[in-house]
Amino acid sequence: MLLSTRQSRPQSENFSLLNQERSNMSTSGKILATGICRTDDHAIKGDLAAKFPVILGHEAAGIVESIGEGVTTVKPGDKVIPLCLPQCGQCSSCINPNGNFCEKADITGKGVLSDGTSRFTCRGKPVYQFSSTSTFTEFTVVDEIAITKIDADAPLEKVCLIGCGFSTGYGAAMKTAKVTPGSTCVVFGLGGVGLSVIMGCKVAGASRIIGIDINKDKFEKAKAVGATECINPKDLTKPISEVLKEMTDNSVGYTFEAIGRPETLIDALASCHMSYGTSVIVGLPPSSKMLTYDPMLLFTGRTWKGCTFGGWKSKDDLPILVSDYLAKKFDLDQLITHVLPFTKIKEGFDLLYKGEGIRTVLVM
Ligand code: COD
Ligand code: ZN
Repeated sequence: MLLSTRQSRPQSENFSLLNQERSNMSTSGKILATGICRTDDHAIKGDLAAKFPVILGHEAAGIVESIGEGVTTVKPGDKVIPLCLPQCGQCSSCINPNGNFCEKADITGKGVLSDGTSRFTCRGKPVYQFSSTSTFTEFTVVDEIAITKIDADAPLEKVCLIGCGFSTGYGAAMKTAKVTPGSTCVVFGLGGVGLSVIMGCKVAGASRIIGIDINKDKFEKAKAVGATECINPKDLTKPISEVLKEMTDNSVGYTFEAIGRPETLIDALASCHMSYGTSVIVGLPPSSKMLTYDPMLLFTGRTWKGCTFGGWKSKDDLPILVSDYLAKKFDLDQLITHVLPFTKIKEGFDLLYKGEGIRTVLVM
């Protein structure tokens, strides 16, 4: 099967999709909405492995334009979400009910699809793909394992957040931590991902949800999505773990780090109950950073859990999350503070840098 060669394709002057002989098991799609995530900026800054020149963007929704030979799970016209964490269905992670970190994920930032090619060029030279996707573009090409069909009624300008930030945070609470009703949760970092953790804690029935951020402007929104209290560590004279222990009568069951800093990862670990507490790592510090921590923090019984993409098996679980959104189980609108035309992408990044708003969604 060929990538579409329709004349109507709005190709930019400098980028073109490569042609058909490399298109097996891949899907070409039109991106209609894409969110700007902090991880895109991590790649720009060199804090996350990516091969340059690159088309960034990994949180999106669109419509399939054409499919490669052997593709069976999507067809032209389907509404879809590209998967920055693929699900091949065959690797050791995919076949285990508890694993979701597919071995086909582009963790080292090779910037190519599974056949070793990128599908973009600029003036005849390759431009690399990002996180198995690349969504800051009118059209992209992804492997079949990196796309999932969603409900035809889904509003793409909302459910694009299910492609990364929302699912990452919500799943950390619902699937990875499995927050229990009546529990006390603490969320470090109140960006789009941290707010989604709060939403997950709330849906799971937590009775107390404490948000932590150095930007107090984030507190209002955090409370709107379910935080019962918020704290700015800059206002404290004692370590945050001690303050939380006192505030909660030593009952913090779950903590989540949604910032991606070594110091706050340790703070979050130290802040959950010393014997039955669970701390979930959602943020990822720059690849050059190592952690140093007191093993006594774990010796007493705490559980420290990693979490990628909320623990969801992407291809299977994202359509269910979209249906849950349509059933009003959670509200994505609260996370979207800015909607801009795709051409204003730089303005969107400026909003991220200024810490203004939560998520900017770019629409084509
Ligand atoms: N203490 C408290 N809050 C802080 C601190 C601090 N020391 N430093 C920053 N913050 C707050 C900021 O004010 C901000 O409100 C929040 O932390 C972070 O929010 P955003 O909007 O910058 O980031 P998100 O929510 O879009 O993303 C957070 C991640 C943790 C996902 C991201 O930064 C990250 O670590 N990415 C790498 C991991 C990854 O790839 N995840 C999955 C795919 S995105
Ligand atoms: Zn992301």
